[in-house]
Amino acid sequence: MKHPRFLPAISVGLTLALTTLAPALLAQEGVTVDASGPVTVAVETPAQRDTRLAWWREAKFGLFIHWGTYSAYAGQYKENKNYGEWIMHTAKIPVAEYRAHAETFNPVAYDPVAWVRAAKAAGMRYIVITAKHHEGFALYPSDVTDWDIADATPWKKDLLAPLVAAARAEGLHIGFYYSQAQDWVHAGGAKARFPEGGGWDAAQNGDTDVYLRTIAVPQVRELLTRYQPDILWWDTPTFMTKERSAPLAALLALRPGIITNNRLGSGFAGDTSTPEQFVPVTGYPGDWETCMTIGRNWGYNANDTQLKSGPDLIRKLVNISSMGGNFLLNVGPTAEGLIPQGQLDRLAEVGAWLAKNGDSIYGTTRGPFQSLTWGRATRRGDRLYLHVFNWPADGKLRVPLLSRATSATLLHSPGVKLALHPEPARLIIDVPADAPDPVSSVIVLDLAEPPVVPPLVTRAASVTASAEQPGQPAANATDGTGAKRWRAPAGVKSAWLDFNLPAPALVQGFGADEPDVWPRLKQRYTLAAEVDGLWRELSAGATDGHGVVGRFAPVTASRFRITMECEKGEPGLAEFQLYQAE
Ligand code: H79
Repeated sequence: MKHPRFLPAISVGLTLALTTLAPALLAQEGVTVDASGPVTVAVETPAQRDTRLAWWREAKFGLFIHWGTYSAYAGQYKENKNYGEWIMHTAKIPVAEYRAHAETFNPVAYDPVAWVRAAKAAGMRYIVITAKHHEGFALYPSDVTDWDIADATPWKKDLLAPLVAAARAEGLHIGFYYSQAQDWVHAGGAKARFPEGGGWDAAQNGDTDVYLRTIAVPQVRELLTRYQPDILWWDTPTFMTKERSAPLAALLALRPGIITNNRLGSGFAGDTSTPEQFVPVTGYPGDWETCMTIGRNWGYNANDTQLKSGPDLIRKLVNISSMGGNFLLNVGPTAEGLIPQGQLDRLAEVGAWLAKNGDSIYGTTRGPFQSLTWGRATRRGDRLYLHVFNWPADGKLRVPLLSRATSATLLHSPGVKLALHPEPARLIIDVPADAPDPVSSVIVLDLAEPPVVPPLVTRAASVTASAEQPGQPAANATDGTGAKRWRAPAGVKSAWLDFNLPAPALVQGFGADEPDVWPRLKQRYTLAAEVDGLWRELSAGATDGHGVVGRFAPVTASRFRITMECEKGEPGLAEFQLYQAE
């Protein structure tokens, strides 16, 4: 009998689940194990995890690149010009036709060094590129398919190796997006919203398990062994049961230190949560990363020219950093290999701000405040970086803070001390008349002790719901994190949450996180306070499925109610907070 083999003591953030894997699952993946007993995988300690994630936490800002044969459609199929990387699925293009179109993917202008330098000049510290998106096409020569750069395009040469080399030469980390389940070309790959095993073209019919065994698993092994990526960014766990995810998770042992996201499949948490196309209103506990497009689409679309502004992107980076997250900002290069100029311009704008203000972003952690009317704050130990978006007209910055401050300076004028006026539950800082930066002016505030801020009134509130599902109680909405949600039972279309505060409070705003679910909930909300025995409406409107932050005229009350109405699905909230005046 062979001795049991132990996988190396690396952890991929998935090891707790791995410890209970059946040996057969791993054996199937070529990991030699003794078939007679359970496989043991050493569980990573918190300190080991901190070490593994240290570079990623320091980095804060990364470049996402969506590139594939969809780029060659430039967003257009027949009359419709609104497509992105989902073009094959949304337009239901037949497999043979889609494959033939790859002949037009010929990146003759590809300059990976220029891409990496653009990322670096933007202040980005890592890159994640689509090694294979849902179209199933591999940007590198894969041994297990002819649906790849080598066999299906005129270019024929590996696109990943030169980018990996360029990134490493410039000191950036590099990772791969890999669509492990969805694959619209290979038979048996998942097709979202179609039953397992089928799609819109008979050529797609096939067995999901055979697909995973013959395409996904060997391709992930190719990617890990050939390029040693720093990140594996799984996407969409369609039909991914625990049993199906396990062999892919086990492969990560091939790349000690790798960081993965939470999208592999059921039972595998990964390292990072992944809000897509939004910034969660109150952030998430643990490591998280908002991924976002500059325009509308991830993949290149020639008509997608309404871009987020540079200032908007800078403030998003600040906002994300203030809640302890990372920002993975996307570009969609053309089939020729060019990043559209508008996207390059936005990267340069963010880079110009970061070049001056990087100290307030890189390596910082979540700021202590729940909400600030004038901006955001990041933290480095007992130092706070106050990011002022709305410069105070009266020259006084009001900081809701209980800790003792020792000094405040503008980030760019460290020699000039700003006068501090401590009050019982806040600190007032005298600031110059004019904002030093039109987008976000940074004040460095040093404290004599770790920051403590006045507690949120909603954390101390007792909360009740008009209806709730078992396991998704009202209290989840005030647990201080957006990670768990309150949810009404199936069939309920309108429901409310009542908040009873221990004492009346002067409140002037609120934040409501919606749960990160597909499809997005898109609810209507009405917030009211009980004043003199009557309900007074404070704020009402529609959410976009990503939560809402609102302000209203200050009101003193001890009872508040938010009513949610939801057309698709049941009303729900991940977090609800009331904000007092500063
Ligand atoms: O790669 C990007 C997306 O293509 C991918 N994740 C990011 C990083 C993604 N895969 N699935 N989803 C996102 C969720 C599904 C979104 C959809 Fe749609 C809504 C599919 C159909 C409607 C967006 C809008 C895509 C096509 C139309």
